[in-house]
Amino acid sequence: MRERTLIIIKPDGVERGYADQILDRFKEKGFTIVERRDMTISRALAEKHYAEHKGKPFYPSLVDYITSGPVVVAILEGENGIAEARALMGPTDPQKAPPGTIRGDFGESIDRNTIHGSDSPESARREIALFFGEDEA
Ligand code: D4T
Repeated sequence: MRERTLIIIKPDGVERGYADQILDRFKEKGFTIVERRDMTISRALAEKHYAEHKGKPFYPSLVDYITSGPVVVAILEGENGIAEARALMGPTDPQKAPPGTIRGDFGESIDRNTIHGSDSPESARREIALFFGEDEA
């Protein structure tokens, strides 16, 4: 089943110039880029996006970080897209991510791990609506 997911190439990825090569990895795997938006995320939007992490010790630095510089937000569509995108990204902690995965190759640390990807159909719908509006979700 073709499925949509939302990815964010985080400030450390954009700052080091990796956004286009990261998107190319998804295209090479058969994903279509439905939408792409280069932007800087506002604090209000970041707080909505990361609402599930509110109260966790790393939440304040997570919001500071994601709002710290330009990001690339994209809707990707592909076969089994949510799981497939997360497989290409690798585990959350780049130290545990194998070479060949995006976080394994580009991630610096768990708090600068280069990319976000939706983790379920519900999160994908919620996040796509948040960044691109209900019609895309
Ligand atoms: P995202 O949401 O960025 O795709 O990450 P994951 O789905 O892979 O991981 P997550 O929800 O557990 O964490 C969200 C975000 O918080 C950062 N983080 C996480 C952090 O800075 N310190 C931590 O201890 C953890 C667990 C990294 C990703």
